Amino acid sequence: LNEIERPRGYTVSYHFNPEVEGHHFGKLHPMKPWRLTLTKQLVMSYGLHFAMDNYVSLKATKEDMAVFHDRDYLEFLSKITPENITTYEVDHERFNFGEDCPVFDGLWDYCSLYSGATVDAVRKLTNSQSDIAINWTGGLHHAKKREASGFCYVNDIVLAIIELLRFHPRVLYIDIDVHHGDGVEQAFQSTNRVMTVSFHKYEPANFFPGTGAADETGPNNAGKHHSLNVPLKDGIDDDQYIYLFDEIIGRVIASFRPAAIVLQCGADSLGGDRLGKFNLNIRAHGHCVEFVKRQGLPLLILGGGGYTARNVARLWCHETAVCVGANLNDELPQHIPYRQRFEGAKNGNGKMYPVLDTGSTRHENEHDLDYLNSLIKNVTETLRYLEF
Ligand code: VJV
Ligand code: CA
Ligand code: ZN
Repeated sequence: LNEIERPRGYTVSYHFNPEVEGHHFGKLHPMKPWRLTLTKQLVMSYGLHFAMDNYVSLKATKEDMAVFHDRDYLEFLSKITPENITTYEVDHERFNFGEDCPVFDGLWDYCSLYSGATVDAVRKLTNSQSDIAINWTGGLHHAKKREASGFCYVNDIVLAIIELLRFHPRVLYIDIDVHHGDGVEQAFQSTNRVMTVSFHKYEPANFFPGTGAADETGPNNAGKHHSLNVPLKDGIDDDQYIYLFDEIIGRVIASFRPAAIVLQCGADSLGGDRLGKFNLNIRAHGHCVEFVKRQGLPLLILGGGGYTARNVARLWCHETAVCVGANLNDELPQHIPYRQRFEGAKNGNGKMYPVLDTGSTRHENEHDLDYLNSLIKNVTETLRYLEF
């Protein structure tokens, strides 16, 4: 087809550097960069790479990261190794390194790689070469200006939003990871040009990071009413989540009128996740991507959490398909590298679950319609302050 006959679809770009997969947080640490290889393999087994522009992303530089992070934090991050760690005990503590955020071999490389993919992705959006840019290796929403937190060292999302703000008056950030997107919320708490919305499990004493209550809507300055939080309990199901997401995000977009959207797609909100407590299936999670895509705004799609690797790969492969507008065959392709790694998910007949089914509803559902409606009402009331 020539230019004129070709139906105007979305240009999707996929940003990945296979060097990330060689990095390990430690044998027993829940964060496994290897899940990213599994994702890429599945994407290619379905042939989705033929429908996208594929880029081997460059590493981010210290300069790229310094638009948000403190210099002395970046100096430490770039020089610390498992060998010299005892020399820097004070900084190690001060910058919040430890069990959640260990120092491992190649840490700086790892941070440069996932941040670099986000920086490349956002540049494709700002120069209009892509409508949707995807980086499943990014989305590390807990990192602070001068502090590592919750498996995150460099906040690639903040770097992306800062870049988008050079071209767009207002940017909407949506976070469907099971954890609160505290680092992004905090970074933009004093501006009315970024609205952050996080859906997460909220149980202050028992679930990380403990912030993100419904009444946490921003400090008393320009950023007031520009942080929205949707605190959830255990076991939320597909229909409830879709209802909440559409009602809330629909209202947010109508009131805030963003010019670009960043969507953090943490896969730990799926049922069967090692750390998460929800019962979502891939369909509902992917629905969020579809809903946001339909807004027709420049869209940056990022990964995040996700601790049951086979489900992470299924989810992010499906969401890649949603972005390019393809439907996946229900059966996983016969010839996928690591096919046996998907075989943990079998139903009662010893058959593998279809690609969109994680096969898990293990948490008791603690939500009722009154609770969901109270969350929507809360958001609606906050958004009324934006009308002028
Ligand atoms: O709950 C916490 C903090 C503690 C102190 C540190 N210990 C290890 C755990 C409890 C209070 N941290 C959370 C951090 C979750 C980060 C989520 C990141 C994202 O998905 O939002 C975005 C990428 C937490 N939950 C579970 C663990 N940490 C955990 C850490 C380990 C571990 C087992 C569980 C670290 C090392 C090892 N096992 C060997
Ligand atoms: Ca979240
Ligand atoms: Zn998470």
